[in-house]
Amino acid sequence: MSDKYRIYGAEMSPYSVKIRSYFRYKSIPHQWLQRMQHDEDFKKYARLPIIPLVVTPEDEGIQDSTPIIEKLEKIYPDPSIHPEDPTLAFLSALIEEFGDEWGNKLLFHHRWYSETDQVASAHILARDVMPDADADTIGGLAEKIRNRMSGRGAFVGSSAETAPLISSYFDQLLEILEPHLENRLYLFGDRPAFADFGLGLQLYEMALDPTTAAIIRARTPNVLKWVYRMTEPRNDGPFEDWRSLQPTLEPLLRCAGTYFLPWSTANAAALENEEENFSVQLNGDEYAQSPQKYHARSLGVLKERYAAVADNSALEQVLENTGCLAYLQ
Ligand SMILES: N[C@@H](CCC(=O)N[C@@H](CS)C(=O)NCC(=O)O)C(=O)O
Repeated sequence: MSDKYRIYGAEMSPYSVKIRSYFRYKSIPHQWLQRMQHDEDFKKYARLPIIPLVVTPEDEGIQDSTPIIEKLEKIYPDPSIHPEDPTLAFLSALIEEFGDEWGNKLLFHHRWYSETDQVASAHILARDVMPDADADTIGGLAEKIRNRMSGRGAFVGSSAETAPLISSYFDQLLEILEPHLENRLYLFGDRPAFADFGLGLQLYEMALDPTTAAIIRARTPNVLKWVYRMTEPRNDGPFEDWRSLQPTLEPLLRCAGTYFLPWSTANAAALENEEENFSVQLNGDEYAQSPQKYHARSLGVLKERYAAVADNSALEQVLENTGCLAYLQ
């Protein structure tokens, strides 16, 4: 037993750095441990072979970044990451889910698609696992990582056919976020919300990978500042209200209603029907991939979250206006 939480993770894992940012925001005493360098401990506590793994001071292992945050939020409620207004609290949870699932597709595709990104990412990952190894050892490990990961793009729908579409989703997301972050520090005001942890840290990873970093750094300085801010987030002011957020936040919700929610809904239906592949029209373009298991579960959780607050006409109106409502009922 230790008096600190332990986070087993990796610098290149968006969900791991998301959790680390949350611990930093709440000033929760913790220790950051590179998962591969603590394999025995990791296996002792992890139920699933995924990171991050958090081990509590009571020696309990917990996984999956969204429930980890929800559990800790009950123990460390101040400052809350949920706006008091239930409409904003749900929208923040929706964007958190959008970040975790859709943001990750944008990250994973670009990280492992082009040769430059594959080679750079594999070397950085190898160096994270073996910081003191010589260049030959790193080169050998990087080659293995590259072979393994470059074959895995299909898991998130990355293919020659979807590549231009996924890149256009990335470009559109940046164009939406840049003006929203012009005059505020975080997505819902001057303190971080659940949404910032889900989306901000996926984009932080993209701000480190060659192709996406070049685009973010060249085109969207407000996004770049925000993602770095999200590595050490602070409570620098209140959450805003919907009126002040609406002009530039609505496009982000519309993006979720145009791409992420129809895709996630089609994915869940394909899993239910045991289809090997599915295709869905996203804003007039056909997008095809094989279904992803995990997403159906998290879409279900989001719908349950909506069902619990569905008697809220202000929220219903926002979701209707942004094309999200039909996918949540
Ligand atoms: N939904 C999970 C996703 C975690 C996840 O996919 N982690 C990746 C790394 S970013 C992982 O561990 N993949 C398996 C592997 O690397 O072997 C969460 O939010 O924590």
